[in-house]
Formats: sequence, C-alpha cells, structure tokens
Amino acid sequence: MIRQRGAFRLFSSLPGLLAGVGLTGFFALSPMNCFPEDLSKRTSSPLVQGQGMERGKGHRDKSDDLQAQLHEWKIVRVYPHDPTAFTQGLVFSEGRLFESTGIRAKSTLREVELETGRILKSRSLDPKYFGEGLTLWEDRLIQLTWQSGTGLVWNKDIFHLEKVFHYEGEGWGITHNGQHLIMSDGSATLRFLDPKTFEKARSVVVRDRGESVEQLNELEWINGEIVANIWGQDRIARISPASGQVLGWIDLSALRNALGPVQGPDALNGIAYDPERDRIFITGKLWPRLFEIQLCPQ
Ligand SMILES: [Ca+2]
Repeated sequence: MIRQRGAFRLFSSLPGLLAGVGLTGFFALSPMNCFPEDLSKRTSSPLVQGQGMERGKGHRDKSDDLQAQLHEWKIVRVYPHDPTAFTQGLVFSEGRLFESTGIRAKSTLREVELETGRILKSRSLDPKYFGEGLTLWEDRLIQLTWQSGTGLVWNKDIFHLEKVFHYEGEGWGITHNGQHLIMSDGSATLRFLDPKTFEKARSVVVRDRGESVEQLNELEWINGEIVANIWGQDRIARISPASGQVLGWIDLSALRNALGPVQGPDALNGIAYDPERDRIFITGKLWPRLFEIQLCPQ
C-alpha cells in the first residue's frame, strides 16, 4: 500500500494550510478535518455521493465493500489554478508543474508556476487536436490527443515538437513507471508502451473485486502504484500495476466545497506527484484551485 511505504505524510501543519491562497470561504470548513469525516454515520457509500458524479457511469451499490477500502484524506495546501484551463494532464518534476489542456482549437501544453498559478510558458496545439494526458519521459513531455490517435513528443524546456507517434483507439491519460509508458483510453484497460517505439508491451484490466473499472482517465505513478481518476466521478483509485486490482479508493468529492466562487467547474481531472517532497496535487477541468492533499492515518 502507498501509505505503508511512507509515500504519504500523515499529518499536515496549520501554517502550511494558511500559506494557501484564497482560503477565507473554504477554511470555515474545518480544514484539519479528514474526509470523509465519519463513514460510520453514512447511510450509503460516500463514493456515490456529492457533486460531479452525475456523469459517471457504473455507480456502485456495494457500499460496504467500497467503504472497507476507502482512504481518508485532508487538504494540505491550496493553490490558484487557471479557471479557464480544461485540465487533461498534470505532471510535477523537479519543482516544475506541467499541464495539458483540452478542447479543440483551445488545447495547450503549458508550464505553470505552482505557487501563483501563473502560466510561465504555453504552446497551442494544432486546432485539430484535443489535448489529453501528459507525462514526462526523460527530457521529453509526451502528450496524448483524445480521438486523433496521435501522441505528441515535446522538448520539455522549449516546448519544441520533436516528433509524433500513433496509437490505436482513444488517448486519455498517460504516466510511466520508469520502464514503460502507461496510458488509459476511457475503458478499464491500461496499456503499457515501450517509451522508444511506442509499441504496446502489455495491458492490464483494472478491476475492483471482480468488476471492471471503466472510464479510467488521468494517471500518475506513485511509489510503485498507478493512481487514476475516474471520469465524471470525484474519486481516484490506487491500482496494482501487475494485476490491475484496485487497492484502495480516495473519495475527493469534498474538494467541490473548497473550490470557491466558480462557474461550472467540470470533472476532477489532474493528478501530479512530487517524489522529492512526497506531495500529491489534484485539480480539475475549469477548477480555479489546485490542491495538495495527503492521506490521513487509518
Ligand atoms: Ca498525471
């Protein structure tokens, strides 16, 4: 498990919380609390509650099963995020935050200053592309495009498009494990690709207690596990890369209460990890804030 390996720090500090931005409204909401606050008082699984779930498919009714593997979590810090960014991919490396945004004719690759949300560098994609997942392989940013079957390979420093490659089906999220690129396509299957040839090496079907988990979207590799958010649902899964088994769920629906004034925030989408400081960043499409979260002791 991630937490057992020490990947998540277990406690946050109030000064750290207060170092966030635009906190007035949100911090009336007991920032030190873990979410969900008390599962024993709930009458149904928190995984099927809250906003942002309306477009999700396959709502589950195995409340007891899901609660048994649900992780509590808390917000550590809050950062500003471009509310016009239709976030599709998020990557953090060596102090730098990279983001892929979608919508045809509006899609970008960008580098963003974490503390301020300021866009440091941005490259518009060809209008025919709908930007999707993003990962950093060595010194190249690899960006998927939704339905174009085309991957874009960028120099991470100057955002020069160095090459393109092609894949079958749709492209949603992408990350890597140091050996293979790992991509999602909206189904329950994750593909492992050779990072040099982009040929498929293997695939795995993600299942939770025997049932396939569809709509896997943005991905991140965190200490030996694949972490994925599910399109249209405010939750993320910890996934065994070997078996595809879901190891745990993190219900992030409470983040909706922390977004502040916002018009029409879309799906939670965007997971990045800072291995140097063991930080997990979460945002969403058209979300005005980006959050650092951590798991709580259980
Ligand atoms: Ca990511």
